[in-house]
Amino acid sequence: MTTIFQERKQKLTERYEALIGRKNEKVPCGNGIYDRYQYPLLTAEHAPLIWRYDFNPETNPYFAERIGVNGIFNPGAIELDGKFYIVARVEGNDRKSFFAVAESDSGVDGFRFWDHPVVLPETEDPDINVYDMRLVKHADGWIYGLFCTERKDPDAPHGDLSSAVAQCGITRTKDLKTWERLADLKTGSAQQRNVVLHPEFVDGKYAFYTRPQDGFIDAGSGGGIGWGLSDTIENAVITSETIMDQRYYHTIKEVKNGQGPAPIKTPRGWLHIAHGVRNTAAGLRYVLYAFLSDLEEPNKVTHAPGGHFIAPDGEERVGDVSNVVFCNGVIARDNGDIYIYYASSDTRIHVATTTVDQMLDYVLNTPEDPLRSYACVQQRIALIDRNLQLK
Ligand code: M1P
Repeated sequence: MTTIFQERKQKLTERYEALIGRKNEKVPCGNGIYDRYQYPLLTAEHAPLIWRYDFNPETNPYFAERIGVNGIFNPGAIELDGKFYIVARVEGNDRKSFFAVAESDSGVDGFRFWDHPVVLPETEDPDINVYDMRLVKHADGWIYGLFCTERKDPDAPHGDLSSAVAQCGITRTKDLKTWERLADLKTGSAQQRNVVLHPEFVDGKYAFYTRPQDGFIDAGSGGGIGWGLSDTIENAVITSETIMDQRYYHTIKEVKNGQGPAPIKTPRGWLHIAHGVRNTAAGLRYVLYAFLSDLEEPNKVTHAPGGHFIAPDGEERVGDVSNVVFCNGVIARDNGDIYIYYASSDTRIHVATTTVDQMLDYVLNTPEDPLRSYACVQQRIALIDRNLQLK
């Protein structure tokens, strides 16, 4: 006689394997800049069953879920020996996030998690929550993972159990299996999130994109994406932080912005993907934008297309934190293909594919935000008039 345990285990295993094996298709007729795909790459349902269920019929007769997974999002990404790896933010039902590696041969489907999540060593001041790892193959030979480490605000008034302090944690690895923890980045800012290591040395130093902010949520006087250098990575300290990509009134990045993954080196400059946040009556709206910076001076923005590059679309609009797309992982292959790994609404992971040529075409030929409605109309009329001549 089949037990409930056997029946459920078999059904759930079959369903899981079907999900992992599902082929992903390009959504037809993209915008010429990138292609979206039909299915998310990773969702809470992609968490292996051995992470969630107790496989012992003696202790789990109903094959019930024991330690649930709430969401899988905001992934770092890297290509190693021709394989695609995602280091995902996995959030348990208990709200704590951790990192886990999933691998795929195609980069657009078939992502399967390794059996064990990443064991990230703690510092003397243990992290309460860790998330949003940016993976960088650095010129020094290490693969670095910079992530947000969050701890309770020691100065929070009695009874305030929400105030937190965010800072940049640093870890490094050679194989994504063994991770060495370094000291957290030190800067003059009360809080830091979205810190990213530049892949090359600049003036012989480690270079960081930062996001100084006054409060845990609010950027406050933190004016945008920052930039700073450190002599060492083992005890990284930024003494001078300057803003390289500032926020602007009534734009997609009026409230805050943050560097996405490490920028991609192209013949025309460093290609950046970042997120911008604006306010709405329904809460904050997160979109992605792109810009180019100078090859010699990566903190000097040379081309800044106006508006968003990827915005939440369809089912991407809804999730635990709705109206959000967020990107901290990209893979640029030697053949010029680019895989942009982004998450929607703090819930699931998607991919968009493009090429270096398409992205350069986008950043070099898309006009800047003229910042006023009248000027936007002039900009559009100029396009229309040029097109009318060509019709
Ligand atoms: O909830 C949306 C995002 O909010 C934060 O990003 P930022 O610091 O730019 O506001 C992060 O917590 C991020 O993980 C999250 O996706």
